[in-house]
Amino acid sequence: MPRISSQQGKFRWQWASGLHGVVRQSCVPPREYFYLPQRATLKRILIAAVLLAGIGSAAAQSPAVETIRAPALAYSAQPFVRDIYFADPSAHLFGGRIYIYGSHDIEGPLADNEPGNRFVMRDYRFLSMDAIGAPVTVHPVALELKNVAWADRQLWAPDAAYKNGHYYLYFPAKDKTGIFRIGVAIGDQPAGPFVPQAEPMRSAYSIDPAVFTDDDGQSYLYFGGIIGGQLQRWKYGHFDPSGPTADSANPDQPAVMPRVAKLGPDMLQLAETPRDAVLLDKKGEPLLAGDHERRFFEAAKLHKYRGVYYFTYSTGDTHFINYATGTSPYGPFTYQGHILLPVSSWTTHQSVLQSNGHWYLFYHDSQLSGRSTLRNSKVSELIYNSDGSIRIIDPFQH
Ligand code: FUB
Repeated sequence: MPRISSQQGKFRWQWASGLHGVVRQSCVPPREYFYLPQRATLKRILIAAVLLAGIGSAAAQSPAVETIRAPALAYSAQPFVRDIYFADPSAHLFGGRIYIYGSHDIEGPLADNEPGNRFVMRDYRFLSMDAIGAPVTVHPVALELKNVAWADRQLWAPDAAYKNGHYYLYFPAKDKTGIFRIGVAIGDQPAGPFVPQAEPMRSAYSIDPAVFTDDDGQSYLYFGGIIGGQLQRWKYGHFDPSGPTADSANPDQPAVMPRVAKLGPDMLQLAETPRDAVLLDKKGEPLLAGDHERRFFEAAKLHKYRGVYYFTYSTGDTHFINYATGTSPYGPFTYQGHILLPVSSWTTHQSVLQSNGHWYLFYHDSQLSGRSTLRNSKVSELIYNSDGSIRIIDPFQH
């Protein structure tokens, strides 16, 4: 029997004879939005394969179908609600109540004909609660795809902001030509209903819009997601239909970076041309496209802790939530580490909120459905160390 250890997205196996090897989790699911078995399951699969073959072979472990096996370990947190599927949680405090904006997952096709096509959401419904642990309200439909004149399909991860007596909902959707755009809808109540603008925002694009409002009242929009989110096709500020479908052909080049721009005073358009929110390593060099455990994939979010800007994001195909810190909302942000280890879902997506003196990480997995396109959201406490670093959250109890 080999001894198997796992750490930071890698499995190391070693026979008593000394024969050993390392398998990266990122070797296992080669396609976007295929399910990656959670680590304990992967470990069991690896043990079985090594026992059969006598040597390790990462290729043999790749799951052929999108099925989530029963986890060997208990979940660290439980879903907020069980009567709808709700993903990509972005939590805000409005009027002293916690509102969670997210994607309303529904059944879609089982196979992708292009990356991410199985995520077919058609409306938004949001959650709210007085405090963490209090009863959760599932609000009625806040916005429907059929009422967004410019949008054709796929209402993906949204976010919201409050200004001048109105609530603003920012959401991505594919337009009639199949290009992801970002729209804005306005409401008088935090959970909607929201009335969409007739056109998408002029110079925001791709997916996963997220708003951060700084202490001086200035709001910033962060956005972008590679592969299915198409960000790699916006290299020169316009959509390149013949651009790459993968993030970069050259793993030694700087990775595609998320975008940031100030929002205008009406909150409906950007006040400036979006710029890269650059992610650097600790030597001050941009993270590289081939650095899949650290580079940006999607779910750009910003929050502030003790005067420092914390940029959090998903690494997509390696399934981490990471964070990087900086001294400006524009960045650059220096990579610091993981916040959340891989969950039982291909996608992983987060937000950070302070409530009643505690900090929390909101995230999703596929605990209830066993399908990567039918996700549920949950929360775990987020702990800062005295030096401002964040303790890694494990979605499973060990
Ligand atoms: O929910 C659809 C997409 O999956 C989101 O926009 C991404 O962040 C990922 O969670």
